[in-house]
Amino acid sequence: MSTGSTVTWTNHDNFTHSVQVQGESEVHMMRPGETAEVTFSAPGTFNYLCTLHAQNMKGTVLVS
Ligand SMILES: [Cu+2]
Repeated sequence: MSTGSTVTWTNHDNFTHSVQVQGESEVHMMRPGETAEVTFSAPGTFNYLCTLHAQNMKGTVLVS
């Protein structure tokens, strides 16, 4: 995706999940049905995870 884009995560599960981008302090909590948005204003490779299930809920956003 291109710099300045916004990624929206949607929690389709029956449990609370979260999104935290590596290097940022903010944790976006999502109860069932809720969304979290993060705007990426600089290029780079950004890892993110669910702070509640960090073992197996993680991913990467590539910004160019
Ligand atoms: Cu989770």
